[in-house]
Amino acid sequence: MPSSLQLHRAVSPTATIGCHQKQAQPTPTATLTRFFPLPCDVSVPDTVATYHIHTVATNQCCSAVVQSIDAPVETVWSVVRRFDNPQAYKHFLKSCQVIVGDGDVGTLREVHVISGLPAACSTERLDILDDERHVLSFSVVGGDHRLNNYRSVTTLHASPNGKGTVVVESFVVDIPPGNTRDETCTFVDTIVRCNLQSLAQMAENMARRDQK
Ligand code: A8S
Repeated sequence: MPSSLQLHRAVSPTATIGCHQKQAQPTPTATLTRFFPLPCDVSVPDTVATYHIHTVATNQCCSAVVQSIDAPVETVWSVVRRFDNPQAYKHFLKSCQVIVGDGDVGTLREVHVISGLPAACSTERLDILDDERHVLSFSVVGGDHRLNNYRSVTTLHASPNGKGTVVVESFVVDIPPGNTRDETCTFVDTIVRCNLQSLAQMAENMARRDQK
C-alpha cells in the first residue's frame, strides 16, 4: 500500500475533502487567504477550530483529515506528543533522530522514509506542543522530498459520548511544480489518513490493555 503512493499521479478522491475546501480554495486573485479546511459535517469545539485556520498562498493547498478513536484523549495524546518517536504510528517512516532539542518547542528531528515514496528524508521543527489543550504542530524545514513549506496541526478532543477521541489534523503545503492542487491534497491526505488510522489502532490496543 505505501509504495503505490506517488505525488505525480492522482489517487482516488476521498470523503475527507469537505465542501469548505472545494468552495474556498485560494483563487489567483488573492495572494493570501485565511482558510478553514474542515468538512462541513464535522463540528469541533471553538478552542480546537481556531488552530485549524490557516493562511494559504495561491501556490499552496490546505486540507484536513478527521479520525475518531475508541480510546481516551490522554491515551491518544501519550502517542501523539512524542515528537521524538513519530515512527511508532507513522508507518511511512523508517527512522527518526532528534538533531536539536529535547522534545520541547524548537526541537528538530530528521525522519527517513521507507522506499517507494518520492522522498528520502525530512527535517521537521516542533512549533506547538500544548499538553493541556492537546495540540501539536510541526513544520518541515528541509530534507529531500517534494513537500516544501509543509506545516501541520494536530488537535485532540473528547468525542461527543465522552469516551473516545476525535483527532483533527490539518495541513498547508506548497503545490510542487508539475502537480495540481488536487493531486497534492490527495497525496498528503492519503499519508495523513494512513497515519491516523494506525494511530487509532495503536491507541485502541493500549486502551484495551489498560482496561484489563
Ligand atoms: C506527517 C505527514 C506527512 C509526511 C510526509 C505528509 C513525508 O514524511 C512522507 C513522504 C513525502 O513525500 C514527504 O505527519 C515527507 O509525517 C512520508 C518526507 C515529508
